[in-house]
Amino acid sequence: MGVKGWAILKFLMFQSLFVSQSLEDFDFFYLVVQWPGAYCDTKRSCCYPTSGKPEADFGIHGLWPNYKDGSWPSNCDPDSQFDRSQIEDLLSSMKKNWPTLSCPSNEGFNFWEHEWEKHGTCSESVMDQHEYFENALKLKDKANLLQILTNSGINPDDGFYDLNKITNAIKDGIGFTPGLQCNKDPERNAQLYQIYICVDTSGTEFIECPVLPRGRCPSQLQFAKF
Ligand code: U2P
Repeated sequence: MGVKGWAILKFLMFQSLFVSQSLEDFDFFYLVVQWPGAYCDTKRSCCYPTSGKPEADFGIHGLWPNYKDGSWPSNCDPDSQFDRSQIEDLLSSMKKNWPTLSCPSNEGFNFWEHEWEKHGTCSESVMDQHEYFENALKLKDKANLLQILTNSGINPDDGFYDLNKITNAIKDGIGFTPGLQCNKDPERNAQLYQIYICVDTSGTEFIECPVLPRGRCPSQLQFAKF
């Protein structure tokens, strides 16, 4: 190979190094879903969206880029503002599957804007705004968590369930161990609040979690009614 050939090869090697570094500036995603019953029965205020009381189902909290050491990037691109016109075709699914519960009652755009600006902007190297929301919706659908739990006799009926039983039901259902997060109801009972499922950097496939979130769940926890 001549001098020119080497120069081209070096350039290409340098370029591929640069491209592979800038492609994925995080290690995996958490898909985080929340149980509305556990959001709403805590002392935090809860307001149903303007479209009405959400279904008794897990709702998406967010799709969060994360690092293997448990830390995460946030608010990565102030120039990339949330643009509702980009998700018009997803709106009915967003309202159903990603309902806001914060007060005052609203349509949900504030919640989605917050999630995009805090988390979505950190995965822009992999997906654009439409893909970010679409991927989260598809993942929630694919996980089908409430069905998995009810099929195992774990129902949102204010009953107490074994932490391992919940974890194993989900592990059997999706093939990977989830992270569970609890909060406390007004009687100070620990209850299932959020489920974390790990997703590869393409935002489409479930994976084993590189690190599980600290979930504060005891061995017996309540699954609140909603
Ligand atoms: O746990 C409190 C809030 O911190 C943000 N969080 C937590 C864990 C994690 O892995 N990544 C992350 O971003 C969440 O912030 P939010 O998106 O709600 O603003 C979480 O609610």
